[in-house]
Amino acid sequence: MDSRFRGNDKSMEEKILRLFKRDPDTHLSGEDISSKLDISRSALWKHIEKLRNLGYEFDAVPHLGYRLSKVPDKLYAYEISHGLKTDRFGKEVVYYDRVGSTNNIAYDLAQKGAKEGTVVIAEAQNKGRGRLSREWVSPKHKGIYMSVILRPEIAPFQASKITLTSAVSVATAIRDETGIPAVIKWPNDIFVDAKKVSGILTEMEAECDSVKFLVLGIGINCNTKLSELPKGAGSLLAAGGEAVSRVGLTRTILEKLEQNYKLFTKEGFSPMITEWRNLSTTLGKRVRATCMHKKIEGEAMDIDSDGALIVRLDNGFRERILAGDLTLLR
Ligand code: BT5
Repeated sequence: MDSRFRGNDKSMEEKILRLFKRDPDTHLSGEDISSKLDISRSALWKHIEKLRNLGYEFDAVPHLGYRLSKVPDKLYAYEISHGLKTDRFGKEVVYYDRVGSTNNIAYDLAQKGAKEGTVVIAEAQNKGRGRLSREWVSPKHKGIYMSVILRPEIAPFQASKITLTSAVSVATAIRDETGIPAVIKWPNDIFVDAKKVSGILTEMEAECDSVKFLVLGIGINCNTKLSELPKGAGSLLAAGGEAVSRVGLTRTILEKLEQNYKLFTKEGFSPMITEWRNLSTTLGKRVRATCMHKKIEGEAMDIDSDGALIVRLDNGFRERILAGDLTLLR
């Protein structure tokens, strides 16, 4: 873990960055910064050196001072948390250069009592996971691999509603941040141009009738080349033709997610169903669904108040699927 950057504005590096970001076009003199932060000039240089090692660049103009000229393309906790328009989500961010799976780390933190809204984020994963232990390919510095800890007061069977709420949040955030028309394939995939650019993995610890916590794992292919991804996968770079700000998108996702989660907690699932329908690429299509060992084929009609997909079979009967894999046929 990069403990220098917890995202809570506590370290001296974070205080220095805050000063530079407050006046992005102004040069600040070493003297000014030292006196504002009440540290010596030599201590200040040590912190600036630390920031340079993290990839921040400063240009220096004699008699004028220093200006922050480049922020690195890293998902540092400070970059995500600072000025984020949320109450809780992303206020505590734990950043890693490389992990096995962010979901595993978030799960451990949640078991130790981490607060709702805590985020674990990494530049790369060695053992990124999809559902049913499938692999999630996570190339370094290209995507967003993050897990958010939630503590909803719901029964375990309602967890799929949170997955759908998250899919709405991710698709909307991609649209707002990049203009790319992302759509949702039931239950947990975000597609662009018929290719999967994002997947969501919801895991939880629960008792019979209540969820203790839930870990929402979100993987997004942002600036990933198609050659680095499995067949059928897409990326925002490939779809939009230009690099995406991973920090910007992460922040927008956390803001949308908190808004929608609050709405869900207050008003229930129905406002989300409407949004989900508007963003769906599934409804009205012929689909093949695999649920456990059962396979069915038919037309995807709707989702119900539990987030289950309603499929009309060729014999006219309707089947309700709460979880499973879906292939869009036409
Ligand atoms: C998912 O599973 O789509 C959920 C993916 C969740 C990943 C996040 S990253 C942060 C957090 N930490 C983790 O360890 N996981 C979460 P599923 O619906 O089972 O889809 C998995 C399938 O998608 C694989 O079997 C591949 O076919 C395909 N796939 C693998 N990597 C991909 C990628 N980067 N982009 C698109 N498709 C991929």
